Amino acid sequence: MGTITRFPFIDLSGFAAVEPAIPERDDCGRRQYRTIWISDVHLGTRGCNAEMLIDFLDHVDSETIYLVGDIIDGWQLRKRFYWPAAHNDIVWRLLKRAKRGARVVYIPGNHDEIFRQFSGLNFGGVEIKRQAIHTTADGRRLLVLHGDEFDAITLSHRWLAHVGDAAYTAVMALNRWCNRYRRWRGLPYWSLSKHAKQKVKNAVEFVCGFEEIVAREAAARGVDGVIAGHIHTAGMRTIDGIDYYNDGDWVEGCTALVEHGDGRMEILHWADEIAARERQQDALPALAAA
Ligand SMILES: [Mn+2]
Repeated sequence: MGTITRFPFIDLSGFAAVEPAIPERDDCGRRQYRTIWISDVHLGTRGCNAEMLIDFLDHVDSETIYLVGDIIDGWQLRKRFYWPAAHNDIVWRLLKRAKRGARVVYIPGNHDEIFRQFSGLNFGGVEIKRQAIHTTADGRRLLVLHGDEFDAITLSHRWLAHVGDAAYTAVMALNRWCNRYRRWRGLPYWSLSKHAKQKVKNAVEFVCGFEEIVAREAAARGVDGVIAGHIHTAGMRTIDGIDYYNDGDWVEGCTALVEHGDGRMEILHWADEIAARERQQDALPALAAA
């Protein structure tokens, strides 16, 4: 395994010598998880909720952390360079974690696809992989991928959905002609459109769903479940016997997926966690005064 110590604008060998702009907090007793998954951070854009992610990283710890793609937004950076200190602080914290012995696996997404060429390499203690298989504490094998690999399918199916719509309109017309004929022959009304509508609607809904497509891929690969990012929608559900998880994002939802020591999975909504903590802190002086 090769080791890279410098990537375009981040000097990985020198990072340890510098201190983050926002000092690291470890006085709060970090919550321990077996595994943490985060994705779609979009560092290098104004949309990234960097302070919230810093707060998250300072309050949790894990044996393994997966960075499930779109961590750095290379597309936006190429257009306009935007890299505030807080964004550097996140890279610093992730590298620090690796240095302290946590396993850090980075699966680049489409916005940071530039890193995909380094798949199989390790830089600064961070393993770069195209996809990974994670085994949970309760023995389930989960495929970890960003999810943009299904864009071609979901996009063509969006087109297919339009075809489905056109087909439905055609079926409606056919239904009218069909029943005109049946009436002429003295036959009772039979709704072709009702049957077709149900079939087409189900089919279109099935193929259009990112979650279903990802779950189907997992089933084809013979694993028990799949963990993805990309669609900025956190979620966990079972689809045809496959455990589907999405860790969400740090642009809109500010969510992470975590695995507890026993293999139980949970989605953390960090904005809610901060709000709850602040409510608690507000209540403390009142308690002391009482
Ligand atoms: Mn993406």
